[in-house]
Amino acid sequence: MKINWFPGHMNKAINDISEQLKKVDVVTYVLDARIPISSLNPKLNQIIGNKPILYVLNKIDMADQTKIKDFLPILKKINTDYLFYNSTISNKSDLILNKIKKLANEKIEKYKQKGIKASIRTMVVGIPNCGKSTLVNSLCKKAKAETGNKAGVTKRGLWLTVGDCIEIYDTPGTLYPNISDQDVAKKLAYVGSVRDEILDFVELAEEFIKLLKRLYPQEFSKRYMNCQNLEDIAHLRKFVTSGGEIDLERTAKSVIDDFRKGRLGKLTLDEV
Ligand SMILES: Nc1nc2c(ncn2[C@@H]2O[C@H](COP(=O)(O)OP(=O)(O)OP(=O)(O)O)[C@@H](O)[C@H]2O)c(=O)[nH]1
Ligand SMILES: [Mg+2]
Repeated sequence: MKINWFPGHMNKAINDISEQLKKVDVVTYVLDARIPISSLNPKLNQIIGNKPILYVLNKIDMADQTKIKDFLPILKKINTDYLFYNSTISNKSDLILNKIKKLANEKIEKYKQKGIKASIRTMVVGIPNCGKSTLVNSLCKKAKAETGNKAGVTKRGLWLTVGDCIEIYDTPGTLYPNISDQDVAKKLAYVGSVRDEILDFVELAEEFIKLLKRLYPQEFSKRYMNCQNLEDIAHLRKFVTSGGEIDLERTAKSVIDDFRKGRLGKLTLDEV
C-alpha cells in the first residue's frame, strides 16, 4: 500500500494559507507530539519562509515527554519558540498568547512608538487532526471552530478574535503531495491524519505492531501478552467472523484504535 492523500480542498488550503500569510505576524505551527518530526510538512515550511514560528507540541497528554526533548534542537531556530500543550484543557492558553506576543515584539514596539496598540495576527497550521481547531477554541475560550476526531474536519480558513489585540486564523489540516518517505506516511496514518477510508488497516496494523515491538516492547506485551503478530492478537481478543475465521480487519482496527485512544500508554513514534 502506498499512502498518499492530497485532496483538492488541501491544495486550495495551501494556496489560501500562502495568500493569508502576508497579513500574519506569527505562525502557530501545531505538531502532534506523538510524531513531532513527521508532523512537519515541508510544503508548509517552504511557504512560511522566515516568519516567526511558535511550535505547539500538542496532544502532550498522549506522548512520551522524555523522548520529545531529543527533538527540540530541530525546532529551535532564530525566531522560533515552542511549548508542550494539551488543547483539551486550556489552562495554559495565556502562555501561548504571551509567546505569540513575544515573537511579534518588533511590530508591537514599532506601533508603541507611534502611540498605537498593535493588533497581532497569527495563523494556526498543521497536519489534519493534530488539534488546531481545538487549540483555537482553547485560545478563544469558546467553541467557535468545528472540531472532530477524524482527518479533514475544517474545510476552509476562519478568522477569529481573541481579546482586543489578537486575531487567529484557523486553517484546514494540510499534507503534501507524493509523500516520498512511507515510514512518515504510515505514522501520519496511525495518528489519524490521513483519511481512514483510503487505508488498508490490516497492512497498517501489521506495520504498527512491528514498530511498537521495536520502540516500546514493554507497552506491547502489557497490552498484548505473548502475541507476536496480528493473528495472535485476533486469537487473544477472540475476534472471529460469522464463518468462524479469525477477523483480521476488526483486529487491525482495534490495534490502531488502542494507539489512538492512548490505551498503549504515552508513546512517541519518531526517532532522532
Ligand atoms: N488527548 C488530546 N486530544 C486532543 C488534543 N487536541 C485535540 N484533541 C482531539 O483531537 C481531535 C482532532 O481535533 P481538531 O481540533 O478537530 O483537529 P484539527 O487539527 O482542527 O483537524 P482538521 O480540521 O481535520 O485538520 C479531536 O477529537 C480533539 O478532541 C490534545 O491536546 N489531547
Ligand atoms: Mg480543524
